[in-house]
Amino acid sequence: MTFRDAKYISLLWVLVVLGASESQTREMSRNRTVLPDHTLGAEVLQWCGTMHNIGNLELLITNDGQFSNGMGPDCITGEPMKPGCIFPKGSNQLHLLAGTLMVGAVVGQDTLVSSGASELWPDVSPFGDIRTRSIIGTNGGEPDAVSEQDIICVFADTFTVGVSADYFHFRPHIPLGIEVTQSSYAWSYGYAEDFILFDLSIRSIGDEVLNDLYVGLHLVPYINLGNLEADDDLCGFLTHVESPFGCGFVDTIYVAWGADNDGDPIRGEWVEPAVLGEGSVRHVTGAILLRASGEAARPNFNWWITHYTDPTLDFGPRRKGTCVIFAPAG
Ligand SMILES: [Ca+2]
Ligand SMILES: [Ca+2]
Repeated sequence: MTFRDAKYISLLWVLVVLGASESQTREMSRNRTVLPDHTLGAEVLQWCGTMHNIGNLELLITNDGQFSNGMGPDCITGEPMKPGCIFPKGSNQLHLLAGTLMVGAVVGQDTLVSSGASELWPDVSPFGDIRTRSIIGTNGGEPDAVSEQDIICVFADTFTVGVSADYFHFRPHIPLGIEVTQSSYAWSYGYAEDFILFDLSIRSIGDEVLNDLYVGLHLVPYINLGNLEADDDLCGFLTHVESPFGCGFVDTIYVAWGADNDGDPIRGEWVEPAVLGEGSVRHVTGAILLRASGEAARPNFNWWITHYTDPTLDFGPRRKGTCVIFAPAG
């Protein structure tokens, strides 16, 4: 698809403990100018994070295009942030090392990708501040609130000074010229406490036409009790399930899931919650695209392994005949 200035792409997806809703794309107030270049640095850009923790799924949100990964005090509450995507709330069962947004497009003769955690950054305060809202309170809570715990972040890929060079080509970061407004929603209700909705609005703010634009979500399963036992985790993509309504109906779900290989039984028994640091982690988490604007709704799934000590165990999607054997890492 082609993505021009002043045109939006909106995506609605859900992070869920496997056990759609429709939402309006909402924009932050835009009484600011997005400059083409900013200086990176903790004292300049308003990087911070806060927690979704009103439901049974605890998830750290940071305003750099990623989630589940970060350190430091919560910029809203001042409490220590808890990475790892924890379920159930209050347990030590971790499910995710990091989730990262990636946006790629063809610009002229070049193919560019901007990735969260390294190339997507918030603006200076107060423009880059995380905002929170809630429907809890008198008269339905705060205006425009959608859930009991709304978290709104705005970040862009237009910052270049101080951004690391491309790890593969070693060239400086080349922005697509995009700004992302990410609104995530959580509830404590029994029927809605096991998922978090993400509503993304991606806006072209540069001069270039972006062709063949794709939006990716890089999820790293990390399913353990904080004891680093993550080498055994599995992931997959489930396209269809048998409908609970019977009659041979089939539901299309397109869920990317992650789980421990065996649930970590202890001496043949399930131990939940953990006792003396030993316990099982049987829950399965997943991400589902619920809606995409325009012609964008064509989900795709890939998985790969980076084995940090034995590169012969690396795996990634590739075509037969174009396989590349990289030299072992030094
Ligand atoms: Ca594991
Ligand atoms: Ca296991």
